[in-house]
Amino acid sequence: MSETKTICCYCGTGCGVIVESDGARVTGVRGDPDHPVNAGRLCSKGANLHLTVRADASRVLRPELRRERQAERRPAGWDEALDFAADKFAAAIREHGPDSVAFYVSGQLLTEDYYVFNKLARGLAGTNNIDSNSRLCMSSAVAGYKATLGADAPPACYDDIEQAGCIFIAGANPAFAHPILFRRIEAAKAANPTLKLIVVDPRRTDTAAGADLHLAIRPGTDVALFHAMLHVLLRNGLADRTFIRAHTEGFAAIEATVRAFAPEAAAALCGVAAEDIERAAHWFGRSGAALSLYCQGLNQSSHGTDNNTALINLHLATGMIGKPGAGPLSLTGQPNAMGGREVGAMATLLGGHRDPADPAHRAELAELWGVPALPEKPGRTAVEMFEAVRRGEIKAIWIACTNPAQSLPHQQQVREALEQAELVVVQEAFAGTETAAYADILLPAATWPEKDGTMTNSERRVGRVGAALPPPGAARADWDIAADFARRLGARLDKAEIAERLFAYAGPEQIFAEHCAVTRGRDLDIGGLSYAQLEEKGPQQWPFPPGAETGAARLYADGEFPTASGRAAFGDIALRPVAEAADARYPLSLLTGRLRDQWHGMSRTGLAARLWNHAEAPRLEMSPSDMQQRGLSDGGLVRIESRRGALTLTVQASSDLLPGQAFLPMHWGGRFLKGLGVNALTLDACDPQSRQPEFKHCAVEVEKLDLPWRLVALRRGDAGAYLRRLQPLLARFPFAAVGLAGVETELVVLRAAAAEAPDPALLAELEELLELDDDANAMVYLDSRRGIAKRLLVEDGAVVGALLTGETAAAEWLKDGMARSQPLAETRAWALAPLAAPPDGKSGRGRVVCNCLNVAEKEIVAAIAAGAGLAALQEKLKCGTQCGSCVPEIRRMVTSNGQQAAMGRG
Ligand SMILES: Nc1nc2c(c(=O)[nH]1)N[C@H]1C(S)=C(S)[C@@H](COP(=O)(O)OP(=O)(O)OC[C@H]3O[C@@H](n4cnc5c(=O)[nH]c(N)nc54)[C@H](O)[C@@H]3O)O[C@H]1N2
Ligand SMILES: Nc1nc2c(c(=O)[nH]1)N[C@H]1C(S)=C(S)[C@@H](COP(=O)(O)OP(=O)(O)OC[C@H]3O[C@@H](n4cnc5c(=O)[nH]c(N)nc54)[C@H](O)[C@@H]3O)O[C@H]1N2
Ligand code: SF4
Ligand SMILES: [Mo]
Repeated sequence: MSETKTICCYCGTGCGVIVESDGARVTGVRGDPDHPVNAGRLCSKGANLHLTVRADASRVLRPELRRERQAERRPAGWDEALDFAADKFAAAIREHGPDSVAFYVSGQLLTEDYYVFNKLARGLAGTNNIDSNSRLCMSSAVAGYKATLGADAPPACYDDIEQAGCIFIAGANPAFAHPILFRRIEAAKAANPTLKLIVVDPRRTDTAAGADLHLAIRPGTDVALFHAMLHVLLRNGLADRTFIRAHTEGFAAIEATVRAFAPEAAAALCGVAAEDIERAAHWFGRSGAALSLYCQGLNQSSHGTDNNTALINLHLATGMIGKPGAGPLSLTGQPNAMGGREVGAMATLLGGHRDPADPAHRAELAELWGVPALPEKPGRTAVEMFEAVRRGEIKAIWIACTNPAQSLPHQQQVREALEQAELVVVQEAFAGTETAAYADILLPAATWPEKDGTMTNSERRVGRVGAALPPPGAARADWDIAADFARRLGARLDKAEIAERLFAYAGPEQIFAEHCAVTRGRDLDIGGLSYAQLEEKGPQQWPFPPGAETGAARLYADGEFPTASGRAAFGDIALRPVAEAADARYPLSLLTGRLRDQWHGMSRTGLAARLWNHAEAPRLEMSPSDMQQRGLSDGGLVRIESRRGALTLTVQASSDLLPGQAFLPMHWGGRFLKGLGVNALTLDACDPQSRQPEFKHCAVEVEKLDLPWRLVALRRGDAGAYLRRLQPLLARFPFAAVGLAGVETELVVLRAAAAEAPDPALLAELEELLELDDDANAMVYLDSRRGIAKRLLVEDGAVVGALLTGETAAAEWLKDGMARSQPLAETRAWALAPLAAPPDGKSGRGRVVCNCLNVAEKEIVAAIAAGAGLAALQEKLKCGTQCGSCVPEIRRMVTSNGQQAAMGRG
């Protein structure tokens, strides 16, 4: 048995994790008690990390290659795959110039991986065409910081949560997306009852439900709200005029602009009460220390930079920056989005917070790398990059650690680009992603917990990522693959010697040292860091220059900013609408965002059945009144359509949404739901400065679908393997979704619908794929008059497989029974009878709210109805007593039940 200290590979909170392994397998994970971020805690995703570590067919285990587009990929050796890639890249560069190739990388790479890719693109291939999925995520935050504070550096830190008098959360749902930070916010509130929590979000999320004030603004109207708050601050003498005079510039213009933003005027634009805006500004201004936390609700907008700037204006006007408890702290999404920004692996950035448009900066980096010059022509940003591929301008694209055929907006065009490209290389850890389907070369990457390197979290904290296991199969570390390819490419570009020198790394430590050297003398100087010291002293915040004893918890305490004048700049922001407003044809505004227990395209979280139990299947949420208007009911099937595409899925009423809005989780791609996934609908309009796309809003219409024929297939056993077998079948039904369920026993669940019974051959194929066709052990009930068929497979006295067609009302009950290995006797009577619904009074357990202790919504609701509050629930059912991720939801269930009871009494 051994233990390895590392960092969680999910969100930018950056929790410390201890991985327990026996050398071949990970046997468990626990929070690192010594880590300054999480002090031993993990959220529901982090706590289940061990369930996602596999060395089986769920991983890409060896390189695969096809030399012709029409051919099937077949297994290849590393030499063959990388030589072929280098031939193709070199040919494109020779024939069409260096900008005919591109690299699309990821905020989930380690800093060392990122560094090598950047050097490969700019230092060797000679193109600035390197961008990262952070373009979809943090680029508006980067642009906002640079425009106002002069550098891309979050000035505050997590310890400010405990010291703030007001926490202002705008466009973020940390209860789901940064849960351990939310635990810290809950604890801070419990310790300090005067701490005010304000949440700005069109939806009533679990984060919003726990706030002292929830401003449910109309999507896209944050700037009007922030301007109105500034108006109130100025009018009431809550601005810090001394700070403004001494440390800022550009105040007069914004002061004049916000005069027009009286709370009443903004209230009409934002759709919230003027008093609430007034109250928010007073709490913020009188708090002593206001801390803003913000994320994609601000960033993923066609005016995302403006959103960021208008929020930072509030901090500059009140001097709430650079002091304990105060500051604009942009939450980073991915675990190492910050590392990518440091090494400059984005089209618009250069290493060490340099600017690729600045000739002096390019010359500095060229000298550090020992190359004659760096390319001058601006590189393409993510959306533009795929556009250029689609137009045939970029011939060869290298995609590492991101899944653009799921996560980029306007999927139809992304797919066209991937089809059109002459060469697509995909460097992936997990098998079967939407993007891998387009790969000419698929390269197996090592992933957490097999990787060794560093990552930087939201509060500028650099920490060591340690490897607990060797990579499975032929998988290799991302930096190692990139460096190997670089040497082969160099040989083909008559730069063999340069390439050998540039990429002569023996391991990640050497790369890190080089990265540190590149930051010397820059605002983020980490010249004083090394692996040895990070291991000895734990993770450190930057800047950490040579000779430093500790890093900087906060920036700008002296009021000096890294701008030309040394002053921070107010942004004079004009209002701009969302790119695609709802209209008569598409009257609903679609919001997208995260689920608590899933991560992005679910290549990792989708492997652990218990991470499905909180939200088992793709659901579109709509306001009850919009549903009523369209004659929709809970669980019914709908078609949702935008100008770009459509999806079929089930709908669910949600009182968290205002009329006119709909919500879809971002996670569902074409592997789990028929079609091109949620981003079939979204639009690719981008912020003109940050080039970040507007994922959060697009206009849609929803209509009722009549697909009365239903199918549910359930199978125990190697659920992951069955899942992979079923995925190709999704396209064959008008509606189909597949997923996992269960806790100790894992099940695969396929749900499908059609207008009428499909070709019997399709059902026979399904039976075969799920190995339900063993007649000797099957129980079959047929009612052909009503079109109902049940087929159950029995092993060792328990149902292990089921195919229900025509009538599926008992599916949830059956599924829970199968997951619990319910004795056959209870199922048999139903299975062999003309019963459509489950036997008397039985039903499924419903959604699981507490993942750790496996407590379902229905069980909690029943206990609340019997009078239990949060403490009693924790005592009796034990829900919410382990990782705490479900506590906001349970607290909310208790409150809303209390309100209902009160209404009943009234
Ligand atoms: N469970 C989980 N956690 C994650 C991730 C994950 O996939 N799963 N991904 C990580 C990553 S990469 C990221 S970037 C972060 C994202 O973290 P967050 O940004 O906190 O999460 P989202 O759900 O994308 O969006 C936040 C909220 O923005 C709101 N919103 C939409 N439009 C507007 C608007 O116009 N104004 C305002 N004020 N709010 C609006 C949405 O209703 C939503 O509740 O999460 C990270 N953490
Ligand atoms: N509609 C909508 N779309 C969105 C968003 C939204 O809010 N709404 N959010 C956007 C945001 S903020 C983000 S960050 C993106 C995320 O979008 P993606 O980057 O596409 O998300 P992931 O699914 O995390 O993709 C990472 C891929 O890398 C693989 N992988 C894991 N570890 C490793 C490794 O170590 N090496 C390699 N080579 N591969 C590895 C995983 O299996 C996975 O396929 O989605 C964006 N898309
Ligand atoms: S909050 Fe959860 S997902 Fe984020 S780093 Fe911590 S354990 Fe991982
Ligand atoms: Mo993100």
